Amino acid sequence: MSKPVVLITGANGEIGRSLLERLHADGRYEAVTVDLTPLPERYRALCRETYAGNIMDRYLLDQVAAHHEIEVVFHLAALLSTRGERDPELAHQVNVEGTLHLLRVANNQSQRLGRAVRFVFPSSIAIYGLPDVPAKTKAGRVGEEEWNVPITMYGCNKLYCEHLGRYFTRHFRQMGALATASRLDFRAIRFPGLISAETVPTGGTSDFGPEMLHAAAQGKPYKCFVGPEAKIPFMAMPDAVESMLLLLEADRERLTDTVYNVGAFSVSAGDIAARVKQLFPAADITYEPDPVRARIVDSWPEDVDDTRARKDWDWKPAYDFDRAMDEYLMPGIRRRYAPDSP
Ligand code: AKB
Repeated sequence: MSKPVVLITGANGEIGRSLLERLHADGRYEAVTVDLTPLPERYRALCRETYAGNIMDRYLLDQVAAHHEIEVVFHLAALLSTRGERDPELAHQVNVEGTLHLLRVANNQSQRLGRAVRFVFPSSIAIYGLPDVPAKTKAGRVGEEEWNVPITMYGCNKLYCEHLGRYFTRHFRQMGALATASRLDFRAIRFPGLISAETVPTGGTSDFGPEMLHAAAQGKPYKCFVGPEAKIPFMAMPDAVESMLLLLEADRERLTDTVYNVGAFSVSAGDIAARVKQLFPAADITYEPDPVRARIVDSWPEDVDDTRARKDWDWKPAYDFDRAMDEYLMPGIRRRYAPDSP
């Protein structure tokens, strides 16, 4: 009996690599991947099939859907917030047009199968837009419906794609003959800043957290692009992957919405730096705030209210800040940068 197939876009990215390893370890699904860059052999070995290509290539996506009976989509490919501000038009094309192509593929597959393809979508705290630091401090832990006024193209893209996913799930072609045909089952998670022991993100504005840690582990000086007081929610990568799999397997009857906050720990750049210096006493961390990137981080909430996820699908983070540093990041980082590390 062949295993259900999951399609992962952006599989060669931070979340994608961790997700591939977890899916392979769990053994329930077979992964087919699409990414701009070819997967390294270590990850190719975890997949049924890998495709190097662009999610803007409709022909490629249709070919993948024709060759594999896709039951689940993890659509991870995106241009993150800082990269998106350098090329907003490209960010819109990849983040919105690309997502629309994937929604079309998943919806067509749902109609072919006669049942909903589950579509797991990583949204972001970037969809929030607090006007200034006093408002951010006063707002504290924000709920899903609060402050949905993003100030980056990436945040606008993610917020719009949340609505697109809800439309495809509940209203697609509501006027036409297909009104009763199977539609996809879109499920979105608004991720905080993610910190991985294995990889360093590129193109994000929450990157100061992981960048600081990985620089210290390599004995490199780090100039932080936000001030020490800049505070946002963060999460260890294993919790991010766990949250996607929990939401994927959640009973659809329990889901009261298609979009969920998830949180783990809210820390400032100064908090991270202090902890990094405890672990790497020689760490050379200085602050050279980039006004634009600091403004973006200041527009993001200090923390998120994830009550809805805890109630609807039993979300609970396994890693608080201390456990993330002591039990996941430090052991992983030391392995990652050990002299004989592959
Ligand atoms: C970014 O910094 O753009 C992302 C995010 C917070 O979604 N890591």
